[in-house]
Amino acid sequence: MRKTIISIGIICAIILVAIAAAFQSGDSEVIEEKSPIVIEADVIMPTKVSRPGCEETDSCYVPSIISVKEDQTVTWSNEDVAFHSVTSGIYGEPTALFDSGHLDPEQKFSYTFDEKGAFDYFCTLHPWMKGKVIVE
Ligand SMILES: [Cu+2]
Repeated sequence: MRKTIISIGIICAIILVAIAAAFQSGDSEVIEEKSPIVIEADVIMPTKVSRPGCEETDSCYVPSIISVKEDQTVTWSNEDVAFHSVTSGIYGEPTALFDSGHLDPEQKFSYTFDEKGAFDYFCTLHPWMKGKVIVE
């Protein structure tokens, strides 16, 4: 009789340990949270490009040259603390293709390229800031 009670006790203990293990493994599962929608920028205007110097390392727009496919949208993000623009053409000779106007810090600008070619762009406020989009 005593042996039977001890046996039942051991079996119960094993079951409890198994249940505890099952609960623990459940707790350790990674709960997937829905992340907010983030528009990723293709080209970044980094900090300090409002002063000359970035043109020496081709880093006024990063990357300064980007290749995309026809009908692809390019998004620029102003990550500087100063205003900048993304204006098609070259300084002093803008073209009518696109112009972001003055972009506030943290502001983004997007343009969809629907024809093939190489498109220069620049910043109307900082003549040394130059970039190019190649549409293939
Ligand atoms: Cu600028």
